[in-house]
Amino acid sequence: MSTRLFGARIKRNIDPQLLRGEGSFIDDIPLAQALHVAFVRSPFARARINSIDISAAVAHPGVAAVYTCDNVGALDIEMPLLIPHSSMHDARTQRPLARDDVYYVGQTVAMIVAVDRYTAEDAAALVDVDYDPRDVEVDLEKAILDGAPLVHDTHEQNIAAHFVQVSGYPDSAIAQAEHVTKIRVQVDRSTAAPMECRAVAAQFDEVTGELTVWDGTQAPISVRGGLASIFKLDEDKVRVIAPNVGGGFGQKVLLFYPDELLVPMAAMQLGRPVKYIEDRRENFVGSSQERTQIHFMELYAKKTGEVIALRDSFLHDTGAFIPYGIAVAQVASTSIAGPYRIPNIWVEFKAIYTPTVPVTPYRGCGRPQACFAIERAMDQLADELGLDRFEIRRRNLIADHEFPYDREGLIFADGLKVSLDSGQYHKALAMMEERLDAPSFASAQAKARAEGKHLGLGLAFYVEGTGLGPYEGGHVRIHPITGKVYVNTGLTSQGQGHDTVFAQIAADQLGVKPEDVILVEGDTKAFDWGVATFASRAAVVSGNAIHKSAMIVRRKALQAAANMLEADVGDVELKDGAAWVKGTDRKVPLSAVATATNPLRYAFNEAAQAATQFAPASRHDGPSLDEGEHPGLEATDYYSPPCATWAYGVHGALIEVDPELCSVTIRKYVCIHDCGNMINPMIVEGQVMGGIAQGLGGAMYERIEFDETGNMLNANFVDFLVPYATEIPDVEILHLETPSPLNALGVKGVGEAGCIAVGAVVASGVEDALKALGGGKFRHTPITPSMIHAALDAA
Ligand code: MCN
Repeated sequence: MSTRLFGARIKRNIDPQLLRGEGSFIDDIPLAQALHVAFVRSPFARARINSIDISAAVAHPGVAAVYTCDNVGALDIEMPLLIPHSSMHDARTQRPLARDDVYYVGQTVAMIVAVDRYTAEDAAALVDVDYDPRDVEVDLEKAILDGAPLVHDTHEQNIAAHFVQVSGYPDSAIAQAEHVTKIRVQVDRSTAAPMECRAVAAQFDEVTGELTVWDGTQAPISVRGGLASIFKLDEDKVRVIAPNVGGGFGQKVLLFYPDELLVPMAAMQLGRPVKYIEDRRENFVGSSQERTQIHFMELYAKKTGEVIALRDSFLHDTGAFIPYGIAVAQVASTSIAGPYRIPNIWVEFKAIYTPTVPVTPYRGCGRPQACFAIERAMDQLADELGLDRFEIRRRNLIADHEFPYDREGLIFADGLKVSLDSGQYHKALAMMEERLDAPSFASAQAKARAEGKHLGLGLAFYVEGTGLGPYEGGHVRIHPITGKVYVNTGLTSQGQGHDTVFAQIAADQLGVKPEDVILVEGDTKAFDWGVATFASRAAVVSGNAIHKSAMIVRRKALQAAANMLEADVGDVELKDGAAWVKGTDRKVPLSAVATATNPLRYAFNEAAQAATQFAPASRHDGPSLDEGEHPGLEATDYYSPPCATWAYGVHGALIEVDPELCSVTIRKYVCIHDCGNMINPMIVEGQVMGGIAQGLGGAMYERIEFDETGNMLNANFVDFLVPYATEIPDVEILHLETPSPLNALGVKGVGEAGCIAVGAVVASGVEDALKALGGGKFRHTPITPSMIHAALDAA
């Protein structure tokens, strides 16, 4: 493979359009005569519905339809369980519109369709629902106790799943341990807060029988399959388009949110386009969230600090329903030993129903919690053994020669083995030591203290299984007239810059400029097979599929051009949009090669004729196509990873805490990460930076608050704090590139990496800064000023 464009810092080609406000998001799609949707949502976390009176809403002028569970026909079902697992019994998923009971504040109870949103909202206020509220318990540790109010009466306890995984022989290793460290850590609930809330619009063409759905989803092909199956439509008659999408971060891949089914249904029934644009409050109370976990971890070590066994038991808050099965908790449990050579692991979790918004993966998906647990435990082990925080890690990190390092017995969320495929963990740690000038930090800290400043050094390592299967595909086609390259995939981008990186991969193979490659994604008419954008998988899975397809097209182009140029195929090269006989000025444009099998097309291809004297079918005495030969220059191929490929990194920070204001200032933040070969380092840095910003939110600001009745107290951006640019420090990002041996491009994913270690770094730094004041332990994020105040007060 040429390395001309792969690895180049090429600017994201979609940005000028987005920055000028010329993007096309769902609310920008012009739909004549569209009707608009508003939902009636439950004001109670748990209640019995005695009756729903829609008569006033139906009579309201401008209302086209009012739906409840009684008139949605085939949609009065519990939605599919996406990832079943044997650790669950009777897993509960949500109905599009509640029947008999509601399970969280914000659950959809009725849907109004009206001439405009204002009318729909007014009519929604007229729906009279008679509720019988019930007791609830939103506290995770209390929800699991005997006698706690149940979320689902079908269960004896609020336990949705209980799963234990074992690697090695933890019991015998524990018996040999010389030291044990025990720690309880907690991470609180947050939300993805995408810039564009969720949205869906649908239109049904009664003449062709075609349903078109515009959905701000991360999974258009999967949505299409689901819609076709639920509405019993031919898949070819359902087209799902994800246009520009303003951030997803996992929240936009639930499959299905109620609106994603109800809006298409209404469009088909009412014969008019229907549109639903979620507002910010609805995004808080109705779209999935993640993070709450409480871990009880024990590290069993030798006196020298080598950890020989790990036990972790954790509670995972799954909210009121569990549509993704145990995916989040399973990812946490299989990432629990981080980058460390811990041969014996016992890890158990219980997924707990709480009467709150359902939980599905949010950027990081269980990894920030696992990282927080193991890294805080490592810090504590170091403190207890009197070792430096770098040293404890050095003694436990997996060495380069140990890769691939299998965690035998652990099964990842994709059902495949946990095998850390490659890395240079020790090098990363050494680089961090150097960047933070760690050896002289103790004296810098003492000097700062003498000046009344409290400085701490925060450190955390992370690993991330990325690039999950099952597979993705890519179709590469050289346009027969323009010579431009069209690349189609089944994925879709919410801001990751796929247009640019996939162009780099294809352009390298075909000798064209990246700006001459046009990516078509997020449209089921353009590519038919695939799954979704999640699990930092696009670079690995779609990237390698596109690479494979482009190589086929390249081989085909070289052979066809060699025939046209009457040259040996080994003497032909692709560059500047043409095939050349090496070292000569003899060339044939790719558009001409693409039309070579079709004389009529060639006759119309003026550009090709002007540029070449070669007649298209000149090589054939018989049929134009040989047996097995396909016309044009195009190919489709797929890539299916054997298992996850493991990216990793280490973050470090110098953190100042002001004990008067209880405020935290990050003086220096360094991220050293490795996502294998980088396709575009500039995009990788953007991804890492965005992840760190989101991680800082979780570390210091963001917590979804519920009162004891299950009402969300901060469903807005005044009370739920996301960090602004003013809160984000400068970040020094350094790259290591250890190729993954699992795929031809040697890439690993990076989309989630940035956010994983931040909570652990901040906690570690704050704890270190306040050590001299007896400031206690920080094992709970977000770390708020009041938490610091309480710690100092207690001291
Ligand atoms: N990349 C690269 N070289 C690599 C790895 C990746 O150049 N070795 C590039 C990729 O080609 C892609 C980007 O970096 O353009 C991220 O790639 P990847 O890690 O494959 O992640 P995905 O494209 O599959 O995106 C999903 C990932 C996830 S799971 C979440 S959550 C997330 C994230 O991406 N949501 C995002 N980043 C986001 N960024 C934006 N702006 N918006 C979101 O919603």
